Amino acid sequence: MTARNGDREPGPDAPGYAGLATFCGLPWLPGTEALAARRPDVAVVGAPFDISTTHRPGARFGPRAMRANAYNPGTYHLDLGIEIFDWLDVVDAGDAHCPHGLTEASHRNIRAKVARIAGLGTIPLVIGGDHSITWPAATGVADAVGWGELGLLHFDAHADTADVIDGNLASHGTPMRRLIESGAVRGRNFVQVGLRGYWPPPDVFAWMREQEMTWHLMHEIWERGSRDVVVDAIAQATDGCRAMYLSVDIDVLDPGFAPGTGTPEPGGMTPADLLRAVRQIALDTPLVAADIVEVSPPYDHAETTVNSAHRVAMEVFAGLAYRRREAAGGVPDLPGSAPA
Ligand SMILES: [Mn+2]
Repeated sequence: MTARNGDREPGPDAPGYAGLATFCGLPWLPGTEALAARRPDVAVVGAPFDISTTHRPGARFGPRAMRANAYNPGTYHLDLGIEIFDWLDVVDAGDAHCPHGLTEASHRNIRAKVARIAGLGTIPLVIGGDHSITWPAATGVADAVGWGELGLLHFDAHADTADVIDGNLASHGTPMRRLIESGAVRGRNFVQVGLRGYWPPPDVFAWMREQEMTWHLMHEIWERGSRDVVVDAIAQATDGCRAMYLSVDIDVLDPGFAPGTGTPEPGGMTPADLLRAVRQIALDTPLVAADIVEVSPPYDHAETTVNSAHRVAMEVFAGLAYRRREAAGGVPDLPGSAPA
């Protein structure tokens, strides 16, 4: 909105290039007490940590880039016909402190901040950071909702289920292994979408099968189409499970759409398919947390990666907002329609 004195008030409908760079121009609320007093529906949390990458670094700059360089596209979701922030209170809760070179301290701080937010009944939306941050972030959510209660929907080119890489248990290629073997997340409600390429080897898939994990290769999406695969993934992840965590590695997108990432793998999803998948998950699963990781701005071109990552968050917000309106008896405005 425009104030009477001509100053532009901050907010998600203000231009993103002006003023302080909070996520979507949303209120900046980093303090625990302020969050506890407000109890927003969703709190965005930055996890600027990237020393666990096996290849290109730079994801530590992801949170700031998603706040500062994605353009604010407006606040009205055309397909769902909803003014998103009329139905959903979202704040930017700042970053977990990630001291350079200190994996354990960084992960401990991420877990603690995410657990505090989830413990309020607020949905943490974590912006990374390399994918190692999903280990502490999902563990923090499990701390709040109960260990072993959490299912996980995971979009990625890579399974990230290696036991150890170059001696590193906290590599960005190992977090999903840690989450299952610790008991924080259920293997049988752990579903992966978009895997492709040349890693990991079959012994890792054998371990995944032992954990009752489910995977949908990119080849299956190519054969069946994204829509049907996502319907199956949601059914498998939610079967008998009352709390869902969504983890989106931006490298699930084809590097032509998302070059700004640490381990780009050709042959990936399109943004059109990924954004609809994320919307469907926000609409149809008991979502209690999400993360968007592996955005490495130094390798980005034309901010395509940053904008796609930002829109993943917008689809989470829109799906959650739609459910709230639906529960209140509201219906889509033009040009929206009820999702199938
Ligand atoms: Mn990953």
